[in-house]
Amino acid sequence: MSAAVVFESGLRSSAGQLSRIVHRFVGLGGRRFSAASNSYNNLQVEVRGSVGLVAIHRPAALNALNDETTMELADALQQYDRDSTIGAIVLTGTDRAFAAGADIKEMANRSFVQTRRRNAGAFMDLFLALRSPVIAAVRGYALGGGCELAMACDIVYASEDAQFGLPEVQIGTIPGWGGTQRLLRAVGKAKAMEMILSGRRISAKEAEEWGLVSAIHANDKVVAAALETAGKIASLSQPIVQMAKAAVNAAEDMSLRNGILYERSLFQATFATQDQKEGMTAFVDKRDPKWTNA
Ligand code: CO8
Repeated sequence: MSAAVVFESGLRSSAGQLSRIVHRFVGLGGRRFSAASNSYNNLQVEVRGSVGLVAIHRPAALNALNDETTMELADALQQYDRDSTIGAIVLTGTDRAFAAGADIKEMANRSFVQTRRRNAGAFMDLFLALRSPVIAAVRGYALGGGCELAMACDIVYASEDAQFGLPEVQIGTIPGWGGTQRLLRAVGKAKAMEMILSGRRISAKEAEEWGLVSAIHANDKVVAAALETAGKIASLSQPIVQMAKAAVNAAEDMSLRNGILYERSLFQATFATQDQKEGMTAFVDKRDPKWTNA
């Protein structure tokens, strides 16, 4: 099987998986949404050039992620991921909060069986299947599920007043959207244990020093900075960027040897694209490349 075929079959299975995940969530609420018509109750979405901007907007509850919000998020992210005119996505919240976690009031009285049957944690599987790069622009609180949501994104920018934490133990539960796994990978065992076992929140500065966020910006500039980076990424070849993202993400699941072999297959697969020919020819000709996403 050629490298290009390996990559393409990977893309197809990701797309199928994503579609099934989102179908399940959208089906839960029995509602249909339209990113284009901005028909969400708890999100504000818009397209800026080649970038999809998704803002969680439930400020009265500090953007707590109730079922409706996660369904809407799944739908909006999937729609932008499928849109061939969108090359990157920015995910943000409101001024005071990216998201203060899953909605405690909604889940407080659910039984074990109800919680298990709903399996709301599967929402986060969506991020394993998204091909477009997603940049989180975090202002204010990113706690519990909000912190987990940010960590599921590919790049995290934080405002100066951002706070990150996994305080679930303080309300009698533990992280359920991948926090124990992703925080460990982001900051190492000692720091992850301290945060998860005590519920301690960390500042944007600590988060940057620990490698959880890639840059800090002023509160009123962080979304613009994320949009700028997303715009640069979206101006490149989509299949090439997606292959780069897939190669980096593979490192989380693969041995070094298998990861290197996977990267090599994807590298070789880029030579099956017109954009690789265009990019290298443009370099040799000393001109800007014209990407066709082909
Ligand atoms: N859920 C529901 N409502 C919330 C949440 C939340 N996570 N966070 C804040 N709110 C609501 C408050 O209840 C309040 O509403 P109201 O005015 O109606 O009482 C409003 O938002 C404003 O909040 P505060 O008055 O508390 O504002 P403060 O500035 O005093 O405090 C804090 C801000 C520190 C962010 C505080 O609100 C807080 O501690 N929030 C909870 C943080 C938390 O524990 N998050 C983890 C939740 S559990 C989780 O995320 C698990 C994820 C995995 C789930 C997978 C399956 C679903």
